[in-house]
Amino acid sequence: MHIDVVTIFPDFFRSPLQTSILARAQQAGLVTIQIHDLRTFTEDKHRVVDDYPYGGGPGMVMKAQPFLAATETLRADSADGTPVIFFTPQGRPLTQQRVCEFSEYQHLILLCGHYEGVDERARQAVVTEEVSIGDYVLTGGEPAALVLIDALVRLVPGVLGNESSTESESFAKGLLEHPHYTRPAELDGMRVPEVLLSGHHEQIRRWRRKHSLRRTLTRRPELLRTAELTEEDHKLLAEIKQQPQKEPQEPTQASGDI
Ligand code: 4H7
Repeated sequence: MHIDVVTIFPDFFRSPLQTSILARAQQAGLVTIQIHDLRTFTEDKHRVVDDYPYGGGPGMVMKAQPFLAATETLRADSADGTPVIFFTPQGRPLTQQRVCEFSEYQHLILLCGHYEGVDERARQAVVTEEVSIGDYVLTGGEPAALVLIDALVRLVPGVLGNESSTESESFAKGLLEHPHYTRPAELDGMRVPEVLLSGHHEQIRRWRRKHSLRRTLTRRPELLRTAELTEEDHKLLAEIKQQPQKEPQEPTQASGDI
């Protein structure tokens, strides 16, 4: 997989891309990530990337020309369907499903906007997908690009040592994860649930599934509507609903009916 990022702040990406799994994936040659300075695609002496908004008003607007030049260059030896992704609060919400779809492409181009936004003609001419990473406001598209890169890279085959962990996790199955514990078995009087120390694999599996369901019911009940639930899951949910809440520290969101 090859990812091109176009930004006015290349430095923003240095440390995150040189850390942990993202660094290892690149060293292993499983993914190549190239950060491009938008200014290198300007055609004027002063390398200007922004200008005043037509119609007046506060703030600046990013010029279309550098984005047009950047995408033309970066698409030059690429397949025709290469997504050109622009991050904006107006975009389609990013989900794990959408990340999976993007991970099927050999090449992705990510464009980061700033100031009041980008000249609409750049969006019309070169952007194929507008993406939002959530309903909040950022100063620029860079954190959003990093979020997508991180979510994508971990899906590239070979990047995570344990391939099965990707699918057994949270959103892949449509449920939240069960609680995790490691040594010691007792810490300041807080015990690890006995079943996890028992070595009974079937009981452990059932405990984890039940607590995964419990967390989902408590925190994100709407996820249960679309999760693939087995007959056992429905039994476990019935048990959970009869038992008193064992996790009083959890958010007290209404656990709506599924
Ligand atoms: C492009 C267009 C993405 C980039 C507009 C980007 C949130 C997200 C930005 C803007 C982003 C997200 C201009 C929107 C200034 C906010 C006050 C950069 N914010 N801006 N406005 N949710 N900001 O994915």
